[in-house]
Amino acid sequence: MPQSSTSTSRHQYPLKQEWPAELVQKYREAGYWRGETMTGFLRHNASEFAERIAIAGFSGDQWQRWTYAQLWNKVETAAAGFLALGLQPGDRVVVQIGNMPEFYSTVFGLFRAGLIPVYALPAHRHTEIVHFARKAEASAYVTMQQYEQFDYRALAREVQAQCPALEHVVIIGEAQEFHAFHGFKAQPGLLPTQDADPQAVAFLQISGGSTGLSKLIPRTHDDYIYSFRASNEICNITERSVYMVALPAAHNFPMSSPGAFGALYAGAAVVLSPNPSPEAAFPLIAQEQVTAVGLVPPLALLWAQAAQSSAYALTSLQVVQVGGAKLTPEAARRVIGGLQCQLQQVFGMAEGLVNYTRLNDSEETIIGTQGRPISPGDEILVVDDHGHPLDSGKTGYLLTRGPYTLRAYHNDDAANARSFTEDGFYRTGDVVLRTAEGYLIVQGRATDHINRAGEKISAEEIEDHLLAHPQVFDATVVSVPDEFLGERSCAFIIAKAGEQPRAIELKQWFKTRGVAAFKIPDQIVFVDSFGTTAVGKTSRKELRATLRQNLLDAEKNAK
Ligand code: OOB
Repeated sequence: MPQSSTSTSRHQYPLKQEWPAELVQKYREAGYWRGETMTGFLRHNASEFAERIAIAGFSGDQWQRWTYAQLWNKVETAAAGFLALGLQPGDRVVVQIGNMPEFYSTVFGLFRAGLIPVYALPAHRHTEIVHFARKAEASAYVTMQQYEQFDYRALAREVQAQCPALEHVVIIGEAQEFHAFHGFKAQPGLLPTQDADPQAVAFLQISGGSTGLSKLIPRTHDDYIYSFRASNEICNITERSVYMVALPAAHNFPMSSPGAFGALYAGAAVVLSPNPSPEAAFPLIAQEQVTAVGLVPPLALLWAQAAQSSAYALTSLQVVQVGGAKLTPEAARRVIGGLQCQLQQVFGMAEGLVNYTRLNDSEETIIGTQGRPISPGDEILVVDDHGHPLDSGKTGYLLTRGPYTLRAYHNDDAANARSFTEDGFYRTGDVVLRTAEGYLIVQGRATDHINRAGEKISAEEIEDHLLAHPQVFDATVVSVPDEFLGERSCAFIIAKAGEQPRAIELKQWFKTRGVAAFKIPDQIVFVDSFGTTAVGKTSRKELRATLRQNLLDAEKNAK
């Protein structure tokens, strides 16, 4: 068992991740960890690249372009504003902000103040936000007046009612009874004179949630900065690059692979697309001369198709990165053909490990593999059911340990006991084949989650919501291959005797429970029982596999 330092030291600041002393020494000597901090590099770039554009995006209806010097000013103002509320260094702050420039002035403002952001997605609703706030013992919540037609102040009220420890709510936009982010005043005297300990936790990222609710992933300054500094080199991000954030800014992929943080580290420009549709993104690519973007497979295919008839020139695009879910070789070919630029596959996880195909790899490798790890310090094991390492060319479970992969989830002993080996390898839950050259080909996964266009949904979490419905006797949720989403979710429902719930009501049920819309089952199948083949299944896992197979067989026969 790794030491679950995060649960024992949860009230102590700074939060740390426990790497054993010999690995700490190794990672420092190898130059992976250089003692940099999130605030340190941005302050440096604010003087080095003062007049260059750091961030461009819509703030409300207004297109904004902030230089590095302006960004840094806003960061210092935000930091002072947060501290003026009475927040103490080390306090956790849930951040739920869409693709707008304020995402970055907020999170860097929190770093500058010594506070710890917890990243939520705009799609999350009160069930998820309350869970993050409680798990992280957060004392503040920063969100927006409105985004994609949803009122986040109403959400903040619900969350605060359930979570009194969440003392402060800060709103970007019209704040009503809450604190106004744009009302924060610069007060240099309030700011810490020293930057954070580079080995301290900088923020808590959220896991895809393969079992139950999302877990919190502590990432340190040293480990995270290494991951995007090294990514910059692999992805050729330099001060001349223009990187587009099309996926949600809070997701690990557009944040750090190499993402907006990598771009800001390099002195490049970050362009925010308010949503990932071709209609929103293409004009911005042409206008800002975007050179790189990260997409999930269904979006990459949509972009490739839309590019054929688009009025906008996408010729500035040099690299399109695709990750978050499996890109099949055929889809990879379509993306290259449609977008007429270099494809890079990215197989990563918020927990750490990221693999890239290299820009100069052969076409066969770029199309047929999910890349190889960022770092020579990434230790990769592919093991069988008994945990025995397999040779290359064999398919097994992927375990990893390295200079930017977590050692323990935050405040979650049960997850830590399951998710790590005794010597600190993280069990990714992915099933892969490793080639003799060290490239990984993702074959599937060991855990029961649905990878819906890159959004990970835990079958267990959705079953729990369904079981809470008064008319539901039992529920099993499985993933089904889907032409557009890659995978969709299907719920098998046994109603209680005499009850006849309707699919629409069950879908509505998720809304009343305050759950992100992407988790609502795409398909609902009512059954009298889970079938004779399912009888005697001792685990949910077996049952899910059987029901999934039955459905696939039935669909095949219907064709
Ligand atoms: C990224 O991060 P998460 O935390 O949302 O999801 C991680 C999981 C992986 O364990 C794997 O199951 C799946 O998403 N995945 C892929 C994949 N990339 C991620 N499965 C097949 N092929 C791929 N290329 O999704 C993420 C984080 C950083 C960079 C890119 C993706």
